[in-house]
Amino acid sequence: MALRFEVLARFNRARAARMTLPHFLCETPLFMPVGTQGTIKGLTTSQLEEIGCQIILGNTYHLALRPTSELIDELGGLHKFMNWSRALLTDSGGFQMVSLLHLADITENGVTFQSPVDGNPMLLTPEESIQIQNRIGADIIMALDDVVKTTTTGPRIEEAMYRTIRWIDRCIAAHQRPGEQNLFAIVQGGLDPVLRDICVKALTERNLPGYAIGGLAGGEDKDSFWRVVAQCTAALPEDKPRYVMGVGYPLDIVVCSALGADMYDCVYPTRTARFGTALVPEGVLKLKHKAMAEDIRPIDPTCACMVCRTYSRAYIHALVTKDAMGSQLLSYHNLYYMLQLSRDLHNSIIQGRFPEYVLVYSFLQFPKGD
Ligand code: PRF
Ligand code: ZN
Repeated sequence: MALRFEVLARFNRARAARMTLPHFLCETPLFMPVGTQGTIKGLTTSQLEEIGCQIILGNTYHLALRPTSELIDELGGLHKFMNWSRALLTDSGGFQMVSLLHLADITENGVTFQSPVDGNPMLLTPEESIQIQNRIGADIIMALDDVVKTTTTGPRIEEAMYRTIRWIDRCIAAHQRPGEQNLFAIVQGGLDPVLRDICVKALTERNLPGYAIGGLAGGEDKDSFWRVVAQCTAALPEDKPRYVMGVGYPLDIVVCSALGADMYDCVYPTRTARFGTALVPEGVLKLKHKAMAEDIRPIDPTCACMVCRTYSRAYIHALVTKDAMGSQLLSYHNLYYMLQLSRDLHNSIIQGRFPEYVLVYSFLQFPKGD
């Protein structure tokens, strides 16, 4: 195993841990910015270090198409290629195909899809996904899973869950670098507690270095979402990291951490930045709004990031639809916000004041108690 996970402190189910990966010593709870083509849109790797990013997420699907995993391997791996010395995680590719290309088709052998490069049919098997991820060289690699939308009902949910279990054994058998890269399994099973339970048990038996909770954040209601997270975190091993995939909004991260989850990733902070929205303790601030045109305050007066120390709302308002710098500055602030939220969660658990932190956090977001 190329991972050490030490829980430093708990508050009920919430935990603060130290996770040692080959390229970085991480502190959890942690948020991973999503970089698709080997970059976080609009930020340099030195800026990502400056804001305290610990792990960047890369997508196997995008990297395999361009620049290709063979080239990345030849050039010495993704760390070297993108000049990032801290940790990396790659997602297996199946979810991206299914969510991006509606043409993807899942069979027992793997995910078939039409190449967006030349339109030719392509097949991603569990073995190939692992081989590609072994070439890319991330600290954490994800198993190929069969993902269905949580809003799907009927036998397809059960089929996907059992297929995910069959595929984990093919992923484990294909993994060539277990001493340097950590393979995480992904719990599926939709919103059905019986299926989730079967899946958690089967995957836990494989004794992997970490576990993810998949298939969520796909349009289900919050209540169902929290129920599944609570059930899975309660059943997963105490001494292994738990990663809720594709989550989420700042409040989701606070709630999932209270439920015992440790890792998160989401495109939301950078995507919403490109639409002119900043994350602030009170919720969101729309920089395109005309009320910003003459507002000389920083985005968030309580934020210590470079953007808030340097620029006014009025300046960013003027840039936001006119120049790429507008969304770059907003992405910087939004990622800083998410990383600071992770640090605040970690520190409040360590210092035994997690409930107070959550209370203040939710009061700022819901001042009227709604
Ligand atoms: N599986 C994989 N990647 C993911 C998810 C999943 O279930 C989600 C949750 N919908 C986000 N990213 N492999
Ligand atoms: Zn800021």
